Amino acid sequence: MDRSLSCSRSLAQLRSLLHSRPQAVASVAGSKSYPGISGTVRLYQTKEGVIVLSEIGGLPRSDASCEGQVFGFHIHEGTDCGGDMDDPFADAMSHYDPGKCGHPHHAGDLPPLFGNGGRALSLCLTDRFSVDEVIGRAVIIHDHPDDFKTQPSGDSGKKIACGIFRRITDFCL
Ligand SMILES: [Cu+2]
Ligand SMILES: [Zn+2]
Repeated sequence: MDRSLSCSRSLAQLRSLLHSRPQAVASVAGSKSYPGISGTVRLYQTKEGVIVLSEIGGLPRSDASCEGQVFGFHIHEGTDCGGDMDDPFADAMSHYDPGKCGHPHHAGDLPPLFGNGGRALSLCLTDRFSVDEVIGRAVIIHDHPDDFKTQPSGDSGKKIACGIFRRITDFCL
């Protein structure tokens, strides 16, 4: 098949998918120390996997050159954004990992978010879980980059924002 033809077709499919309704959305909010963080993470189920579209604002920013902010980003196994003084989102627990894999092969491991003056936009495809599996689970943003090596969670530091995936139904429209 002509490669350029197949690429343009998949781009058209992606465009129409992003105009359609996602199957689930998490509204993300920052902890008490990061009250300005807010945004959404949308999940679209496709035959090839789940498309994860994240739009987050109010992230910590650095104006120094060569210090652009990078934030670890994962789906965790917990179903609540509660916590305590030490860890405001402790109830989100560890990375979602039904296959008992190591980091960064946990099902819930995602590419980190790149901050741009406090705003991040990310689109990725992952076949490590279905939308149904993560309904009700937490998505977490961390204050450090993920090193994709350190166990069990990539040394990505504190949890600074959290959201819970909710199913989008016709009722919500
Ligand atoms: Cu995490
Ligand atoms: Zn992980």
